[in-house]
Amino acid sequence: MPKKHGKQERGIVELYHDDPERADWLVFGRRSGPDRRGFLKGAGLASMGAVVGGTIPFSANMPMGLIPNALAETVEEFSMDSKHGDMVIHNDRPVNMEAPAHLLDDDVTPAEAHFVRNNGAMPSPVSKEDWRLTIDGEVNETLELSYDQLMEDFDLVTMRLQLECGGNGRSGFNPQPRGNPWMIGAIGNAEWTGVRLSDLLRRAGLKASAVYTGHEGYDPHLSGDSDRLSISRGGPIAKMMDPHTIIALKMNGEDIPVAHGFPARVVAPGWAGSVSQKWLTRVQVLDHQHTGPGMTGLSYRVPRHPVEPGTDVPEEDMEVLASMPVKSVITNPRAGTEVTAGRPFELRGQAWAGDNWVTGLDVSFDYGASWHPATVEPAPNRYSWQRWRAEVTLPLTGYYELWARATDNLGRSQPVVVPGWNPRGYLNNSCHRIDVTAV
Ligand SMILES: Nc1nc2c(c(=O)[nH]1)N[C@H]1C(S)=C(S)[C@@H](COP(=O)(O)O)O[C@H]1N2
Ligand SMILES: [Mo]
Repeated sequence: MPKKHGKQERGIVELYHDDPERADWLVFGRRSGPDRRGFLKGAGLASMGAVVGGTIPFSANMPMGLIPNALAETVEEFSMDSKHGDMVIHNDRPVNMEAPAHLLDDDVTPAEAHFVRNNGAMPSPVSKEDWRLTIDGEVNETLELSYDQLMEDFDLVTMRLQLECGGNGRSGFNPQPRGNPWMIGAIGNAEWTGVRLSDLLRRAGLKASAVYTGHEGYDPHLSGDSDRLSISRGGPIAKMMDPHTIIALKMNGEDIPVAHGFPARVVAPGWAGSVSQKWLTRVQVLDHQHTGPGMTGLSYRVPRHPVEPGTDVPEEDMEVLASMPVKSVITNPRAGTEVTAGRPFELRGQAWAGDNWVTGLDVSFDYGASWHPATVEPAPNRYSWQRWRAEVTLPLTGYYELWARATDNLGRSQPVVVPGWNPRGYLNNSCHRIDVTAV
């Protein structure tokens, strides 16, 4: 079947159209308000200057929320050649796309079907020769390592690791939080090869004061301001010392594609994907929880206690995301297809559970009135997703929904309805449902 490009749903132009002041703020840090009078000053002015390629003599006259023409006309160059034509594109600047469920049928997710989540611009790749990784901060010795040193001086490990965006499933929340309206496909389970971050931290020597990491990458901020990081998250030392948290140097046996962090990235499986810094240049060891972009405010945080949908939650009541919850996807049959009534067919998919693992999965074709156990295969290594299968026979012709509900080793199951609303729409692990017609 010929590949066609996925549908483009949102981009910078649309963002300016829908909410110009927020767009201004996101891209340039320009805020409205009596004290700022909407003027571009300082860093914001410098960054807009960088985007348009010069100073802006009449910047004081520039209306708030006016998309600079220079920005409106540049669509981020990202070739879809390396991506499957069925990928669903949420945004072009930054690039954000997810896999429809049927593309997640492989045990090892091919790069072409792995979602892409960028907060900044797609960088021009730094060569393996020029690339360096710095490990510094609360360590006895600062390390500066080349790609070859990582490949040669440390144990290489290869594992299938689930990487899921914290906002996967966001589109199910009501009211709809802002951010990419991910459905089910901001999850991938590629085979990653790399070195354990714990080995690097041991080589550098952790000081007793070490409690958290802060990660940096070389992807430019959307504004073009080289002093601003697109995102910089990290994690508690215990998670970073887990032998499954790696600095990946290969994806599915090949160089990591540019979109996924060439030449090296963190993979901290089972936690919100934002911990897994792409285009990695630095791991700073800190004596406090990291405060980089994406660590504070409402980003990658959820309320400590359940809140009513739509609540304005004060920052101090928010806590940083940790493990992702138990979840599953139906990868076959494909939603919207026909099956034969009275004849068995294979319902199958993948299931995962953050830091935990999946011990059971049940399926239903009568809206949850009855559930039937599927077989769940063991993971080839911890933190890989797990294959599940069930044989299903639909009794009569007509419209059906097929539901899947996974349970983890702690006995926690996916909810049938959308779980706790939160301001930015994280952790929606409600059951995946697909529709089929029996003929
Ligand atoms: N440098 C950098 N690393 C990053 C990001 C980014 O924007 N820049 N996005 C993060 C987020 S939010 C997620 S979910 C994962 C997505 O990884 P992928 O694009 O390879 O699927 O990368 C993380 N690492
Ligand atoms: Mo993410």
